[in-house]
Amino acid sequence: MERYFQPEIETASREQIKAWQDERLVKQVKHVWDNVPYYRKKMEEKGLTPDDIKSTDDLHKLPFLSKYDLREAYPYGLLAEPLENCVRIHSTSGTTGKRVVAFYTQHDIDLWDDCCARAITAAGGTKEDVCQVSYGYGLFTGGAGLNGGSHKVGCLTVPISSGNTERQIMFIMDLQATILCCTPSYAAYIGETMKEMGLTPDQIPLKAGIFGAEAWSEEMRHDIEKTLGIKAYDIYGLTEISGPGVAFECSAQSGMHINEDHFIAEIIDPVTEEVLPEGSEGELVFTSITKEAFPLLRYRTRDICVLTREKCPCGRTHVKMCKPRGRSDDMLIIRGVNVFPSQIETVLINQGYPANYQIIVDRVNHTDTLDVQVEMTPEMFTDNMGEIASRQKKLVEGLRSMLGLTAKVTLVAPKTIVRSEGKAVRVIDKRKI
Ligand code: DLL
Repeated sequence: MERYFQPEIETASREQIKAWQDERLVKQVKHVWDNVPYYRKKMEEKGLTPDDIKSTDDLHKLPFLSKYDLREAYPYGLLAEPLENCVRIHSTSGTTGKRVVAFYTQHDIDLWDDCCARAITAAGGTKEDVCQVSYGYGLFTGGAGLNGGSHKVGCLTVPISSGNTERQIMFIMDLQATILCCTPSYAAYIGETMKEMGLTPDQIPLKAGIFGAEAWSEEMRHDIEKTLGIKAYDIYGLTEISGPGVAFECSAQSGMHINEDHFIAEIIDPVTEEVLPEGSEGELVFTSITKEAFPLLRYRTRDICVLTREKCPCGRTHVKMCKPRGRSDDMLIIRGVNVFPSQIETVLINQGYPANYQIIVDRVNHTDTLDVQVEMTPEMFTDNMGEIASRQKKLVEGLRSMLGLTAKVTLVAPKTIVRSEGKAVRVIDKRKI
């Protein structure tokens, strides 16, 4: 039997959902107009006032927001509540040290926790469960979001954060954890390690996993399900719109229901910005209609996907999104961490290397690897292995502090990296997802 966390909302009629969206959008536009001069200016530039937005049918009139706006308005420019009403921030890693900072009131956190609780319940979670949250805690939204949802459901929450795989496994076994929340690549790594330890799926107490924050394939889902003996559910979200739980998978495991009582989703053509009809592939755009502190209207996610309103056997009525099929920009997601090639370039250049480098991303045993090949200048070139090793070490450290990730760095001789006559190919992404 399908379980819901908020059945009256999750299975509401389409008319009811539209009525909530209409009412909340009108209220939200007014809230933003009154409190966010940055957005008010954008509306004025389009000749709009709140009176022009009477329902979701008028949504298309509103201007878009993009990551560019978030950077320009950093840190407080899009805040819609006095700071004293805010209780927390979260943040994503940014390209040039400027991060996206999202703000939350207590009410915002409460609603976000509800969204994550819906996801955990859809994965079969109840208060009887032990939920191990192995997403990173801190500025990243993964840990805090699933932690809040797990509390709401009433699970015994294990806030272990990511890393220290042996300890992860010890807690899963000793506390008899039944639900695991982490990135799919980390789940695969945990599974791999358990297998090497001789644990068979029937010895592992887990029954479900809630995996997201990065792209993962159906093949990867099957592998993880087989190794851990669980059902693996996808979960989607982004810091700007709250964090995990913007959309989540149900027992049908065929796309993620978007929490439409909180977020209005649109699909647009990323080039013309035209709104596309249901079923078309395009860029996903969200409007948050219940957020108080950081309400983004028509935010361009750069994630490419398809929406469908086909009836779902789980009984939920909210629109479903497919797994994002890629991004409309150059951002890489490596082990759940956002990485821009320009960040890597900055580290290299700061340490005196020319901009001749190649980034090779692969997935080995379901874990992302990041190899950076860096050309030395003729002046640096040497056959002194000790000197090369120490240079490589310094680059690894620089990259770790910029990205929060460990990369493998290889210094190569001058002129080894192929020059391009057109756009340089900096990134070779060998992952098949
Ligand atoms: O990744 C929030 C999150 C945490 C989602 C935990 C799910 C679980 P950001 O770090 O801001 O937030 O990155 C957001 O990650 O625009 C997508 O490109 C990508 N992404 C998130 N979930 C998925 C998913 C969190 N299930 C960016 N499948 C988004 C594919 C995903 N990509």
